[in-house]
Amino acid sequence: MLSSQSLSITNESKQDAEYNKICEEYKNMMKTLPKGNGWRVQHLYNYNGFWLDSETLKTNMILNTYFKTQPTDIFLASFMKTGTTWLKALMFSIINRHRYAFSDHYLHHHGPQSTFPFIDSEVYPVNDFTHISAPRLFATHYARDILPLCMTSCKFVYICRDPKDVLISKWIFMSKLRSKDLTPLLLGEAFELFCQGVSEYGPYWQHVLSYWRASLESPDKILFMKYEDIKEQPKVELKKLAAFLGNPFTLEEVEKGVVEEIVRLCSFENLSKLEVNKKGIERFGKLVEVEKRDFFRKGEIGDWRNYLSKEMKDRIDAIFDDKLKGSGLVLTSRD
Ligand code: PAP
Repeated sequence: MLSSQSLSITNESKQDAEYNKICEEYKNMMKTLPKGNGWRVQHLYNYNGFWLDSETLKTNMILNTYFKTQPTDIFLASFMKTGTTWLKALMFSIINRHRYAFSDHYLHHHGPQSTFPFIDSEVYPVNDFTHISAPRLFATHYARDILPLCMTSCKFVYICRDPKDVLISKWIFMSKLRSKDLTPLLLGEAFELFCQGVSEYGPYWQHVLSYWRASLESPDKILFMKYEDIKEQPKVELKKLAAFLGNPFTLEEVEKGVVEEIVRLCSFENLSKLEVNKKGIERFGKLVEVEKRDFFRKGEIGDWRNYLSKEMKDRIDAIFDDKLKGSGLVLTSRD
């Protein structure tokens, strides 16, 4: 009979053998995948229709095998630079509104990044996250079509944004992280790559559509939000979000101004001036380090006007109108 110690050793070696198999599959697959130009690193790989760098591709395979969901888990999904930081702060503040006073809140001392885990930079052995109480919140940039299967039965909040603002925000952010061994990525090059869909986690239109279609099929499971809507009518959007998270605001809370408190606490103006968001570094996996202040740039609608020509604007709008045609979704601003 096996002792509990030898049982756990047997389990560990089984896990390691499984992990070695994933590494082998990953190495073989990388040789066959189409390659494109990366924004941060040299190459992206087209994995089931989506462009990923080698690290996030490997993590996707690891999560597929090792990540264990709970039925009450809620995921925040987003393409890069569409409002992840903002939504992290909002979701966390809504769920934990009875836990922290607004005058001395968790967010005053910790950045939105640390409110809940971003799973795309997990490495083996994957955290089991069993220490987090339900409902556990997680964030991911993976498109719906390449999510680890176990996640697709959980609830999702998805946030999207005008592609022109996403392009500019992403180009500026990635330029800061870009490997010093590479030549700088010019805006014209980033624009061409974005229009071809070659951009980490992209094509952006395919990313949005993957969640949009799923939200039409299962509106109770996926809440589809727009950055611009939250900017323009924050209280309406927050009430929707709270109800979806299973924590609707009571009439008493509304009358006491709790919704306004959360809007104010999580606003760009408030978060970007907090010391905790101005200094220090956020680590993603083993390789990526981001200055915390780089998550807060302008936080505006329409900053693309300071960067894109009329021709560039028209081309992006035409591409997205075409790709989203018939879906019922419009992402591009008209003016
Ligand atoms: P990520 O993909 O690296 O997680 P993400 O948080 O999705 O980035 O997007 C960053 C954008 O949201 C930045 O936009 P900008 O470059 O056009 O300025 C950032 O400024 C903006 N942002 C961050 N926090 C907030 C907030 N509280 N309210 C509104 N916008 C915000």
